[in-house]
Amino acid sequence: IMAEEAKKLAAYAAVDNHVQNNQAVGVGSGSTIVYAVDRLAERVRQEKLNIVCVPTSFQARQLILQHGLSLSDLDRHPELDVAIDGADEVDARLTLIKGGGGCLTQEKIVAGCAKHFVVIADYRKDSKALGQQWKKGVPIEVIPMAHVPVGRTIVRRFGGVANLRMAVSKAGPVVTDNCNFILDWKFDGARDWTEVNTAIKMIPGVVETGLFVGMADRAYFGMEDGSVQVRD
Ligand code: DER
Repeated sequence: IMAEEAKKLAAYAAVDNHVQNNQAVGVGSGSTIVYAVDRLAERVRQEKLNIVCVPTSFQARQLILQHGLSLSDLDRHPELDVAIDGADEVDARLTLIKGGGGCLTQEKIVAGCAKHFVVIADYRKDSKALGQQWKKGVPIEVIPMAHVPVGRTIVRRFGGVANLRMAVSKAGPVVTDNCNFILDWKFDGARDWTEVNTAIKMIPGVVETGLFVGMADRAYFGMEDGSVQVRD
């Protein structure tokens, strides 16, 4: 089956297995989550569920509003029952690369506020080790005035290259929902991702990394044969 169908299978499985009545749900960003919001809205209507949704981006906020779902925030719901989100790559230990869509910072905040963080992905994201499938590097959100020294420090300490993400539909760099820039750090070889994530976060000017280490509880993969695989 096509990747889009696989995304839908994963999204529906996650929503059907993890969303119950009277819950606060963190809604991720990207293209896979669109199927999850479709299914969530369908279930809310059919089952008259009392659900509030907390977005992880302007995109997620639009999805929630467009589907007539109840929009909330972390002020009202600082602890979420479940957060559902996509990923760019998932390794064997459920370490994620996220941020392909530039929404990593609010995604990580929301995932961190959830009792359960569930990832939904098509088979292309299923990897043995980070970097084997996803070739665009680890997204790192940085304060604009610091992007050059931050990039130099990362390359000096960890190798590879760090590229400022340029916008396509706007002149100049991508500006995130938090008014920051994104560096895409292309690394080579395996790393201790806990160590790398911590070290990069400590560099002055780094807001957040797209390395989600020890955060995901489960991943649902839509497979090419139409099956759904679960990784805990
Ligand atoms: O940007 C993000 O972090 C998205 O969640 C990304 O990791 C997954 O986007 P996709 O569902 O469009 O592949």
